[in-house]
Amino acid sequence: MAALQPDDFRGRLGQEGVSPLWDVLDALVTPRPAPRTTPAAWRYDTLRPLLVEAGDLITAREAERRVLILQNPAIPGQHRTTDTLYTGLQLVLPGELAPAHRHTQSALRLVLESEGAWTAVDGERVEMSNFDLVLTPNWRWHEHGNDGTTPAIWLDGLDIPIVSAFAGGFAEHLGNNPPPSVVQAGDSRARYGSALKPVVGTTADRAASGYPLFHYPYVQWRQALEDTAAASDADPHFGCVMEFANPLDGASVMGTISAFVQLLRAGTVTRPCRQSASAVYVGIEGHAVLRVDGKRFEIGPRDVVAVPSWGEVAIEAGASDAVLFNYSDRVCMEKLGLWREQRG
Ligand code: 1HN
Repeated sequence: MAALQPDDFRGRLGQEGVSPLWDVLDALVTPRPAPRTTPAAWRYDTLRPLLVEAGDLITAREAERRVLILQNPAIPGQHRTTDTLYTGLQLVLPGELAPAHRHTQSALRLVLESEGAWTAVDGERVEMSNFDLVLTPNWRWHEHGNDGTTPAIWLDGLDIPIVSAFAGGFAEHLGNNPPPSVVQAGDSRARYGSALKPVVGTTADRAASGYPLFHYPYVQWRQALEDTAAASDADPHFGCVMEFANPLDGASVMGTISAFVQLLRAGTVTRPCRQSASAVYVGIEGHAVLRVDGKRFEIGPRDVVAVPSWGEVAIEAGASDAVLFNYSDRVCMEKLGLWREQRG
């Protein structure tokens, strides 16, 4: 009888649709996160002209969404910015409409340039001004338009890779059906945007979802950040950091995505910190250097930096105060028992 050849054994296993765990156990169960993505950065000054060029090639209606995807260089063609987060830059030209649809992916928009663009969520319009945060939570109808005279550009942050991991994607397009109910602009903010919530009757009934507030204007969050920073000592790892909260329960802005703003006084150097949540940082104000696992990225207004899970982050603010936005999968990891932090 011929001696058993290990290769022969593996071959026979493969034919039966099985494989030996002992070959791959170390790769499957790692002592710490092993992201497939790498720290990476995108400059707004480089991307903006390409996006404007795309404006000559295709209309918002033809494209449905005219977006350039920020693809992590470690996994080209994978349409993701970190292992779990998608980022894109979207252009809507004056007079254009990006038609209504809805899907199970949750999205946030950080407005980068807009004078007169708007998003409607379930038929309620909000004006988009620079550095506003606008949400389109899971399964809410949303469309975008631009009634101004200049191009509107914003950053889209979505949980697409998370939804893909669950194969949980569903989507619908309005097509020729009537538009979703039309709600007066400002309605959600009146009901939920002032730390009040409606108690009874039709005011209370119009909590359209568990995420009733979908517009966090720059003028409001920037003032809150400034006042809080003035009233507190800077944290050695984060300076002053605040989370955008759902007014119903104080939890994250959406079920899969957490969003934060951070103020670092001029010249601040933070202590290094690792978090298991992956994150996408966007510059709002001032200039800073983000060191991620020893790689150095300069970040100014509208620039983007991807931080994979467990990347060691230290931030150096420049000669003026630096304000940074970031969104992450932190809330999702917390729910799944995957959240860890290591402060250096
Ligand atoms: C989406 O619905 C928008 O509504 C933008 O603006 C980007 C990327 C993938 C899937 C859906 C939008 C998107 C998207």
